[in-house]
Amino acid sequence: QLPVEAISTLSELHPKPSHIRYQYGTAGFRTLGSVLDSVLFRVGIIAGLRSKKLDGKTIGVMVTASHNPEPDNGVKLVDPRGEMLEAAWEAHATNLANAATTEDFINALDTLVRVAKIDLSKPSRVVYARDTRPSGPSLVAAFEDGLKAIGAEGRNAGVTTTPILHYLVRAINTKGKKDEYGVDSEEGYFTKLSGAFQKLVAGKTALPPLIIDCANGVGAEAVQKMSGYLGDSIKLIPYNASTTTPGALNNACGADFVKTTQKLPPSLAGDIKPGQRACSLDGDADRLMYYYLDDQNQFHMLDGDKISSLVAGFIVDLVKIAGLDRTIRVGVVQTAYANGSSTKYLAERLPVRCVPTGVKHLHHAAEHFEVGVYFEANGHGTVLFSPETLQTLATHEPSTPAQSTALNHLRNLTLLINQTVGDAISDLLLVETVLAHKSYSGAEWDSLYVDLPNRLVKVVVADRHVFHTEDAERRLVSPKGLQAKIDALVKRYDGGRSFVRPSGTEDVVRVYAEAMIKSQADELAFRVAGLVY
Ligand code: 16G
Ligand code: ZN
Repeated sequence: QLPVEAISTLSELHPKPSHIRYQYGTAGFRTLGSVLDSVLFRVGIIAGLRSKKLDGKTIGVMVTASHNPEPDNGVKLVDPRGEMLEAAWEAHATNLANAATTEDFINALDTLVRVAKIDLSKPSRVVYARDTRPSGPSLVAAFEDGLKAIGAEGRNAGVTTTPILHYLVRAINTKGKKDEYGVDSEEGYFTKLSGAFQKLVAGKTALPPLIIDCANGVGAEAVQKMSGYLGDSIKLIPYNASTTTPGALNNACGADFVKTTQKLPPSLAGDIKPGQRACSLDGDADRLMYYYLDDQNQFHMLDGDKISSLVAGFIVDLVKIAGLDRTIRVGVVQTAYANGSSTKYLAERLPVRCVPTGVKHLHHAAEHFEVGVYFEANGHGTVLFSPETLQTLATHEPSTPAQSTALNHLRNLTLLINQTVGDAISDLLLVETVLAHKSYSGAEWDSLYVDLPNRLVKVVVADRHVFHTEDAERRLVSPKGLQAKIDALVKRYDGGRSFVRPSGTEDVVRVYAEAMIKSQADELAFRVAGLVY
């Protein structure tokens, strides 16, 4: 039986604004922090029910709006292995968030319990965290009311990064089991990653200090803590670490700023020297962008595709040296936004798959390889090792010293990499590992392939829902006839490629184009946008 009394008393304290329609999208619920109170309360109850449904396994809840402006906030649920919430429950969440009154809400809960066959007598456990946004504390309080209403046991992980919350969920649910992921605390996370990193770079080319633009977000605190665990293996220098300055979060800094403007954050200018590399995190530290200045002080960006190419190449080599290339197939997953040059570079070396935008699509596709490397061009990504591969790595008997060394490196990589979700801090240690092994500078890494000039534009349209895509968002099926016009246009550009897709996070349609020369990429993007408008 649902605790109707407790739910309705507390629900009255968190009424739904009548004019808003919420949607659990690719990034969970996300909008202005000031209109999310009722959503957070209800998510508390939904998380409790999800845990009961999964026999009391711990569910994660992260309160963040990532790279979005400071007044925004959001919330998303994390399933027991640290992965994104199952799709069917995204729809349940949307439905419950939009119930107009307390009575409607309770009725909808009743239906869900019946339809999803939830045994209410099961225990429910939820671990939750938030980023540094000013709206965070009151939203967490509303969420805690939801936990109280459904009688769920909550564990507050405080202010931390999205990937650390995902790590905690997996660590809690695997505690004491054969596949134990790590100690279920922040300290457990820092110890696990830093230990693996120190082993991986021991005896390699010394790494120069690394400037990290923390987007004035929660990553700043995590980078500072991680520094304390790294010994003298690498010095991390946090920039944009003002987590309490109003308006500073993601403002003219951070991974999304760098990717969209293709510029150095102004706050780093002057402090990064020619030849030096640096990187930017986003507001919840799950995206990473690298860059460097060349000898002429020119800015060069090393995005998710460059990270993917660097990392996949390194792992393929290690697997080969370890003598495991017949058992372990390394593959890469990208989206349509991947630069055409990266796809070409990778496809010459290993299997590459293209999937629709959004972490869950990449993650699931990557699970089909023994080792699946996935990155979005925007810098979100990680590497997944299948359970069989972990087993192989643990038990394989090397027959030469070279095989033994490579095998040990692979084992340490499985510990260094946060396999639950993209993790900027884990990823940057991974990048630094590869650079140390290869003795690469930023410029040498950059020269793996030359990016095709590209342009992304957004178009405001009357109704973005009339745009439907196929072939991993690379082609439009509707509006009718539009794709043929795009094809005809693209054909006129040397190295031209363009696609149109409705955004999953904003009320716009996005147009991407690339071509051999920058002016042509720009022109193609604007002409395609003209067709869409
Ligand atoms: C969300 C996605 C991100 C994707 C972006 C695209 C997750 C956790 N995040 O932020 O992967 O790149 O949406 O946004 O899935 P768009 O649909 O507005 O282009
Ligand atoms: Zn993020």
